[in-house]
Amino acid sequence: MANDKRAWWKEAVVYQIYPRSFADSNGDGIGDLNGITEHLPYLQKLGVDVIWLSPIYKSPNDDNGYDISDYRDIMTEFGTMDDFDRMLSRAHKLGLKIVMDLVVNHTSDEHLWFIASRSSRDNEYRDYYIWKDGKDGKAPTNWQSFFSGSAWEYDRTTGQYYLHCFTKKQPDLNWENEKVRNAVYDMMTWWCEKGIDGFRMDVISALSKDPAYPDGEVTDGIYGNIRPYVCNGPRIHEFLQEMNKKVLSKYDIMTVGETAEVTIDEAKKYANNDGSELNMVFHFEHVETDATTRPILGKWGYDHPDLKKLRAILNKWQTELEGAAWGSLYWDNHDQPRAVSKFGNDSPKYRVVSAKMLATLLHMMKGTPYVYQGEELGMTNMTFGSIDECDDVEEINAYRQYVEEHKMISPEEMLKCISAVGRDNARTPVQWNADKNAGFTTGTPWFTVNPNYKEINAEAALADPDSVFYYYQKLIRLRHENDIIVYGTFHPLLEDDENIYAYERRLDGKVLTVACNWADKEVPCCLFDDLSGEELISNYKEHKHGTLLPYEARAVLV
Ligand code: ISL
Ligand code: CA
Repeated sequence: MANDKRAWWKEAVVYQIYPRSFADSNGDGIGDLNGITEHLPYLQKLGVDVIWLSPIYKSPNDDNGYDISDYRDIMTEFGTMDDFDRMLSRAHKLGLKIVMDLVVNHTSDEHLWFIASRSSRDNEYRDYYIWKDGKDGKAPTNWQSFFSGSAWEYDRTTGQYYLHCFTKKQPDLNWENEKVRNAVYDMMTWWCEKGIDGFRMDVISALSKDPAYPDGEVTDGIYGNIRPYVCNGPRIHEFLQEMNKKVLSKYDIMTVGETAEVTIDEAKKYANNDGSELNMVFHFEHVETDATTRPILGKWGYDHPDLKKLRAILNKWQTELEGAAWGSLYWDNHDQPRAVSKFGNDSPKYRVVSAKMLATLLHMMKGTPYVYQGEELGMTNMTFGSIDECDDVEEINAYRQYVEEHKMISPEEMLKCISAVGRDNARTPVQWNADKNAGFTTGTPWFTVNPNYKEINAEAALADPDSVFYYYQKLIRLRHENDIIVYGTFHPLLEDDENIYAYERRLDGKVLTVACNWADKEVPCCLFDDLSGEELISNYKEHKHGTLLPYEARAVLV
């Protein structure tokens, strides 16, 4: 097993739930905890091991729960702590673990800590947040928040600015303050004592800020780049090691850090095999291959990802983490467009086959795979025709800044970008059946249901043995049955091929060969011609000698 110690979280598949859009149990149009509890058997059927819940804590919902006003209470629309306890114990009975989102880079401005902090300069909570004087009548630095606009907000009561990497209703906690750190560790311990199974840590790479607070490089003529001064800062590993000692190491839980700007060298520290920090991290390189086409607008672009770029990135992470740190595998989450639309082909002809191809490519790699709600159904992107149809604060703020204020891009172009990469694509309600509102709610859904729900929904998938759902089910089962999928080493194949993504996994003398056709046409491929092994999975029943059919994927074990 080379360098890998066995661990349950290495063998697990994680399913992410965005509760607001998952299932509504009481007809108010908003997904809730009881809706999740009702659908646990569906997840058990899919075969996943762990559920990661996007935030369910008390929140005024400026950023759909990523702005928390009370870490020890449940969001009113989602239910009560009793509902939570019931969901947790029901999940455990079904053999499903529950991982919570931990959002501790910032709180809501409605958290009691911030209300106290902003009340006066000598309040005992003042130092829980990052307050600075202005510079020449302007903000302390030129930093742009991750969600457009300045990262600083002037607060008249005390005449200083506070830092917010995200919206102005998400003030950053001051991790230099030991009291903040201990308060967070106490809160984490409280949840662990309740019996939860781990944490997904929101923008955890941003906890330690550059103490010099320098201006950032200005690339779009408006604000400076904040990222070099807040991501992977000088004390980040010290903080996480402290968190590990004081909380994480005391429980048999899994941890995954969402680490903006993480490099492979940094990932080797965050997710080191020595277990001193986290189990694994999410990097962004493979989902950002299209962002560079529009440098002026940061993430906003709509080019189809280039296979060569993507392959080089994924292969690099696979080979360089080997033996040093564990990895995570994902295409989709609540911040990303739908994988089949972005990386595959969501036309009626190729949606199913390309969704299965993407699943094969990812689930046969080394690392812990994450499935985002609806991905197992091959749910697709939306088309947004007007900014009024959008909900996401990132999209709305970017539209205001780039279209309305600075007129850098036309409304049509920006809506094209939002429809291609905006976070709202992931946040339309889960399509359960062909009934009204896709069976998500009996009331009025809080957000538009994708009009394609009559064809794409869970009920239809469960009735069709060739559905994307059953393909995911099989991939998950294969991972549980074959150590080579979990622990085998990774070796790239055909690294220069125009259309095929191929690799091998090796363990104890066995070889698993995986090849995926990234194109909507037949392409030559001889990898399987002389291979007389067992086909573990493929999205085609019949193959053609010497070729891969459009979006064909195959995994053969010898
Ligand atoms: O910078 C990124 C990638 O390089 C971003 O994707 C960044 O990591 C992301 O915006 C942070 O996301 C997380 O924190 C946000 C919240 O809105 C997102 O939903 C959450 O996943 C603020 O809490
Ligand atoms: Ca509800």
